[in-house]
Amino acid sequence: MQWRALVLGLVLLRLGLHGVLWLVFGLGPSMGFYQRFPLSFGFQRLRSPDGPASPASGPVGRPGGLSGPSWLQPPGTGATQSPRKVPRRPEPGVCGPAHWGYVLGGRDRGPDEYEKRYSGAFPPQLRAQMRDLARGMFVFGYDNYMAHAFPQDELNPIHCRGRGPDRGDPSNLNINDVLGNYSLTLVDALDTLAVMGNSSEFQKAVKLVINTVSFDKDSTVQVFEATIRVLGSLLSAHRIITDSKQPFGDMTIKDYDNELLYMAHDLAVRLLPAFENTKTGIPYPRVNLKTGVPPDTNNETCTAGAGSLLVEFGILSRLLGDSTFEWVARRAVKALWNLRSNDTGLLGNVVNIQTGHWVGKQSGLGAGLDSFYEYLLKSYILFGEKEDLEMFNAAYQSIQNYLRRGREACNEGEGDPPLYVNVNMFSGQLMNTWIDSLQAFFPGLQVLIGDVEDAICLHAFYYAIWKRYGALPERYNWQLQAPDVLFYPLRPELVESTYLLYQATKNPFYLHVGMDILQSLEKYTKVKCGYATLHHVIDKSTEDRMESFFLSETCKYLYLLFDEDNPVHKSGTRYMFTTEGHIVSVDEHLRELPWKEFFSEEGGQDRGGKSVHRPKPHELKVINSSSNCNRVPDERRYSLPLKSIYMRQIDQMVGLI
Ligand code: DMJ
Repeated sequence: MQWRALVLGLVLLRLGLHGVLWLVFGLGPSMGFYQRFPLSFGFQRLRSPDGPASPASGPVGRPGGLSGPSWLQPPGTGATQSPRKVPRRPEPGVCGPAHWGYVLGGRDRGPDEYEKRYSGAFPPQLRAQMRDLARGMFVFGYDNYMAHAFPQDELNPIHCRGRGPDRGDPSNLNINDVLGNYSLTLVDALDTLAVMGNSSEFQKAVKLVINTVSFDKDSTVQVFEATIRVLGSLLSAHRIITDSKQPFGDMTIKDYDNELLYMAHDLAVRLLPAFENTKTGIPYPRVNLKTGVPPDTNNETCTAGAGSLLVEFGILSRLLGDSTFEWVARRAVKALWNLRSNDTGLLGNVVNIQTGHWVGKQSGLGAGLDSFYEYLLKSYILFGEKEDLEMFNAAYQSIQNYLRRGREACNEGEGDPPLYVNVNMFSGQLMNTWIDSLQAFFPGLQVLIGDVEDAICLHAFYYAIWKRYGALPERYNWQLQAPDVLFYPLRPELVESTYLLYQATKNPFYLHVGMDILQSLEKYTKVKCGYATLHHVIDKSTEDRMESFFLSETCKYLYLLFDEDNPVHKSGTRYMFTTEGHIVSVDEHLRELPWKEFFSEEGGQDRGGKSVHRPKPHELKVINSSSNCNRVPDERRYSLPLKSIYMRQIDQMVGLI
């Protein structure tokens, strides 16, 4: 049975990886790292140990390809399971024979349908067509939001109405955590307008935000959501407006007086009560924008919610010269970090902010933890603080040691392909057999650190699930080979990883993946006035909700995937994406600690315990952020252990070396 499941699993993985390898060997993309493998690899034909493969896409729950029995075993307990040291580099000429041979071609068969579909190049006209389709998708969603929903937070795309906070039911956190009665979708979409080069709409939208959006609202929102969707977008748009190079066209605003930056400051100040009266320094999950932390609030927060604020808070602090925001966000990260298990180095997913007790002991890559890891690395990229990198590297190693199952290398050796599972943070024991769709961001993060090979495998796994349903179910049970939670709210994570893998490999396979995703979104989620959440990935029924991240992330990454000449890829400016997909330029100004000059007897303390003056709003000093650096000072250079063969791709992508 085990062999049978293995073979069936590999056949589906063929969907994700066959194309990558075939295309590289067949077409020889300029920097594809598989060029290091011998050509014969792509044409090996090996015998299946257990008969022919099943069709790649079968009915849900039927054996059809994605199971992995040995993923049930803890790392190191079987012949195919061992904790992985990272990152590792493929040896020239070593190309794991058996499984990939089978994955590539099946048994003694000629090119199959999959080969035909993916072995062609991706012609420039088709790329342009897909870019226009992605732009059209954004425009349809955005225009309908503006026509039917603005100034409310979200668009109900089926009934062509707006949606705001659910005042009637404060416990409806799915809505109230995110919707603050502050025109969320418009704010979240700002930099996508710029990235798509639509200067007139960007300028109009910025003015609308300045003139109509207020945070003086009786809304209780989640600190994390307000930070990544609103604060992050305001900061990103502010930087685009004040960029002296204007790479996206003229995105300047006449008489702009840093209004977006001050709005960001206003919002952040309203979020600050979350960081007060907490014994650990880990913030409360929710605040009321007018009145602070609600009296009946709970003391439990997820790790990602509390520990993924540093990028936005850090940028704000460094632009304003006020250490407060970065200080509280960093204190939260460190408090969480200090609560990690001594044995495994892992963190759980829910913690009590007063006692520091782990309420949720599940450690995984998805919900509750995802952006915590992401922001350790991205904070380092932006601010160059070594401690962020050290934390990230240690976390990444623990993830490899305890979460990763399957064979050690993606493309060699025996055993099931790699998968990252959910385990108990203290014991490393498997806690369940599902993965969630948020986890699909992880290959993108792996690309950023140069672990491209592992990223390719993990991405392929998620793509295989997408292929089966035309969407990613919120949770997929890899043991039952069926979704555990069936909805798909237009999430961006798989597109994000696809985009970053394309930037790293330039392999047209990822353009095919993007086209596939675009087409399924058009087919299953397009409704009268926008794009709707899939309620059920099998029967394709929809829900009347279009979350703001569809415009800020999903459409943006799809567009960028096909827009080869976009300034994000081309200009000397170096961009990084926040966890909400907002672009921020990696700028030497962000690596300075401007509040050093504010040190004085009055005010709070800086990280070293020195006193620091907290400027009042009227004293705020806006740091000139208009010049982007072309060179990061030597001592601040990105110094991750990047694999040299990937450096150029990664350099092109984030421009950090
Ligand atoms: C977005 O708000 C962000 O990408 C966040 O990091 C995770 N959740 C959603 C998208 O799924």
